[in-house]
Amino acid sequence: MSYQSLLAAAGLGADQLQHGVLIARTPIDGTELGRLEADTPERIEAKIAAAVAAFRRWRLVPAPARGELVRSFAERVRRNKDALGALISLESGKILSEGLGEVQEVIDICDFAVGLSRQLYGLTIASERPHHHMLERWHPLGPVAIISAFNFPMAVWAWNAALALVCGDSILWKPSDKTSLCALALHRLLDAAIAADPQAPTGLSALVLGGPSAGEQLAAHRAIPLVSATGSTAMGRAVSLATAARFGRALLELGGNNAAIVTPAADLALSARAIVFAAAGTAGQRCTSLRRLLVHRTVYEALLAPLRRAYASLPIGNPLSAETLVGPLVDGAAVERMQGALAVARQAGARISGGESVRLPGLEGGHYVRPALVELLAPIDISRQETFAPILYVFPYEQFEQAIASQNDVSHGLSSALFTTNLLEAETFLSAEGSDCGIANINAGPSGAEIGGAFGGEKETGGGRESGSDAWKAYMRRQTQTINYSPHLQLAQGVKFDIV
Ligand code: UN1
Repeated sequence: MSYQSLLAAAGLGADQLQHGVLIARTPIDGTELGRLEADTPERIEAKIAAAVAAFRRWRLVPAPARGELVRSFAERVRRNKDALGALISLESGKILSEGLGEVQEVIDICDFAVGLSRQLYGLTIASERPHHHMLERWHPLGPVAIISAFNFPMAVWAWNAALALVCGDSILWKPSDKTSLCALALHRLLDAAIAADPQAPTGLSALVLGGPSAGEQLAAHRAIPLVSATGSTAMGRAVSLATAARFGRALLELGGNNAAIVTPAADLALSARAIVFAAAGTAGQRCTSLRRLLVHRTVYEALLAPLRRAYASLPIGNPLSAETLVGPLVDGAAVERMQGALAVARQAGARISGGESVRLPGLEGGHYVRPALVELLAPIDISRQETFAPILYVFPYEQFEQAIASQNDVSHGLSSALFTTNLLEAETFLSAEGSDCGIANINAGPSGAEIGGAFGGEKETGGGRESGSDAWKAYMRRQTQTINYSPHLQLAQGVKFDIV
């Protein structure tokens, strides 16, 4: 299928993609896919004003009725799953199976949110005063800005959007300028669902296209009580400072430098499969990608031999072809950063397998690399940094405690994994003295989380939690209520204040 027909299948006709400063390209071969207008500051201001007005009405719609809107949106996504999955592959470069998996993640979080729309539970609290009762209730918060990254151009927005909508908030979406088309195609389905829902006000959801200044405008705006941002630590720091300066909230899901530990009690065949997917899958461009591997000295060669073989034979190519497992990096700058990191590691004496740029006939304008295994004796500065590329640093270890300490010895704290069949090791890893990350897995790689759990991490990962569990609470405001059903005024803590 031609690129034009893939775009058309996702609802993006060529005639709508002809003007503007935002140039959409496919990393498959660098072909220009279209041009889009960036929103001016005035236009963004108008969208925020519309979101404020829409919020005032939407907060009064009963939550289960708000869930109906999310259900209707998800039905449209289901009907368009194949086209949306292919669009993700085309614009972000991830392989088709992962593109389809990402659309499934959109559907899954919508299902979750629909169920949630009949919950949003508060508390009743025992009051110390006679004839009083206390409650804790959750109310809609306001317009929520969602800033999303190129590597999950649909799912991460959906984690936020589906929850925010059932929570009674309006939403504004600033996608990465590398994946504007994915945002446009998905948002149109929400627009259609809103138009078909008599209770949903116009302006309930807006797409804000542009570069970093558009995100800055949203982050600084007093009408937006919550800014949920996914991307680099540098971007998250800027959002955090801008929201803090006005006492707004930031929900941050930033980088990761995720590790896995393989102990002598591990199933090595299972470990190897999980490691290759986590490190080389999505061409190493997930925030949950595996970047560091700590292997017990006694099983080091037994694990590394099959890993080196697997790395050497990974099918690299067009992400739309069924046989490809590793697609391109997002752009040339990503390749340069990868080569820079490998050069530093080489200088430090690393043994490197793979890592070279790959030229593919007919796809010369693409940015293909062979995933790299970088074997070192101990961590170095560059292995403590997140390079958003398929580089897996591998270290031998002697003591389990030392491996956990080494895993935790980075500035990020997103995801982690332990491969073992030893219960004592597994429980230690999951305990307070184990992994310091937001996500900790046993016999499963660090990437590919399901939507049911809270997603996010500690330290420079930003501390936010999105997606499942009780992450919805971030999108609402909590109110503690006290009701006196007696004719007497009674003060808490026994305080007396009698007036004559
Ligand atoms: C991201 O890389 O920004 O756990 C999100 C995962 C996916 C989400 C990743 N469900 O790998």
